[in-house]
Amino acid sequence: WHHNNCVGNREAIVHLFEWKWTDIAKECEQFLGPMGFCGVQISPPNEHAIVLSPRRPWWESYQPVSYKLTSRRGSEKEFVDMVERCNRVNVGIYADIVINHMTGMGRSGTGTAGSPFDADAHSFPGVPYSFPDFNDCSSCSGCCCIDSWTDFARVRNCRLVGLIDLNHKVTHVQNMVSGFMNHLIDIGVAGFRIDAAKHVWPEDLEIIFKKLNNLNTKWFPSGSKPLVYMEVIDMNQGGEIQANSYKHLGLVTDFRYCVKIKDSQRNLGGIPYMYDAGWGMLHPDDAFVFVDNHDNQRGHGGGGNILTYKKPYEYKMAQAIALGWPYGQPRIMSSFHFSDSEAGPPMDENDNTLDVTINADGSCGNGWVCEHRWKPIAGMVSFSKATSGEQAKDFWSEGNQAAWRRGHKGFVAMTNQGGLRKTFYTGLPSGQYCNIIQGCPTKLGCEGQIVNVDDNGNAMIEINDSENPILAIHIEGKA
Ligand code: LAG
Ligand code: CA
Repeated sequence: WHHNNCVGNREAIVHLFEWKWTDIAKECEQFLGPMGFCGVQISPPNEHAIVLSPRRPWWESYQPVSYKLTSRRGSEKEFVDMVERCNRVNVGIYADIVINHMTGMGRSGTGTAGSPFDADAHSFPGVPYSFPDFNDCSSCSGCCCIDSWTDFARVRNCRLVGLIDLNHKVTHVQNMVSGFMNHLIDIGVAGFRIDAAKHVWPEDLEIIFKKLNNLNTKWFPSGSKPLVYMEVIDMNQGGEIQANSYKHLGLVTDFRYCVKIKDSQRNLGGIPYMYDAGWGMLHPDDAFVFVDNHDNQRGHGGGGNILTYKKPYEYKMAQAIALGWPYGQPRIMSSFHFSDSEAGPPMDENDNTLDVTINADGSCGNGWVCEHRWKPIAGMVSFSKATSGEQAKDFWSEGNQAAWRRGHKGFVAMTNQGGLRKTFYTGLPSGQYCNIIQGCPTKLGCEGQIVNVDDNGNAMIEINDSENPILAIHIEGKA
């Protein structure tokens, strides 16, 4: 459950937060496949509550009503078409699945696939789930909500922000959840993000994972297991549940990395020292890492002092470090613009999510940010593919500038203090390379700066773009 199932040397997974399946299918074909992305994390694919107050917030998708594949983002037919078209261009689909709980208490009505539900009655006939499938929260206080973060039983058995909590010790629940996951596997997904994994007992997750099918052999080598990466927000010391207690089951999100990557961007000399085991970080081989995610970019789960698209200079540099310095399994956030932290995706007057439109310059319209299409970020995705598996060598830093190479496959330099002009050993074979931060190789040479590597592997490295003070070249990006 640790293997990322990327095709070839692809590495980067992009979270196309709240995108519709029809838009994701197109993006795989037009951009993600050709640029060397490994996969897409999709927003939850199953039926969820429709929240009208506030008006259709993004978080309604985290209140499941059933495991039918009709959500705000599309129908099952559209889902199947997306998985097929993405796999065909070597881009895997990683489904965000919400299995810890169903809707918030007090909610009832009809979900996005038309199933009735009534949370207070513990009634979800679309699955079906009923009273015995939920945790008896008599040991939890008041609303049965989680009221202690150091009592592990309460973190796992009480209600996370009032969401009624499934009991994964019940065989029926294990079967419904694994059945849902197997349905997605059989359609052709490559793996899963397990939402709120911290709130499920690891031994119960293990029972569920052991019931999973191998991946669909139409797309994956026979015997392949789905990747699972579990969301465990572990930021505090002091007796709380540790990310490390889930690593035997798959990759685990490392929220401390968000803090470290921000520090590294501010102080480039610190890049090699990002991994801090003593602080409770996961070993890089177990870590699922990101500069920001859909929660912490807006001050929800584990939120706070982190970099987002709202600080483009810092963000692009942090993303270049994340993709250029080998560390964990990287995920890139792709957002919609927001000022209200509850607001849902761009939508029309009937609450339908707007299409992602693509402008002539390759950026996105209709309120979509598309960080993954920003040239420096997309360029570094191609870098991560070209240099996959190569260790970082010859790390150099002086003041607030840094450079390193990735074996004989790639070289990166960046500066936080004006320009940089210096000769480096790049490790690359002699030739002309494009600074992929400024764009791709073209028929005429490069979209941006050209770097000449001599017979000894040395090159004069010059950075004078104050908006994107980064230079990256790699073996697959020759002029
Ligand atoms: C997650 N990871 O563990 C998600 O990444 C995170 O986005 C989810 O919370 C959370 N777990 C539960 O799946 C989000 C919002 C919450 C929202 C919740 C359910 O961050 O704010 O809670 O989804 O929709 C909302 C209201 C709460 C209310 C609750 C229950 O904001 O005020 O108590 O619903 O009705
Ligand atoms: Ca739970």
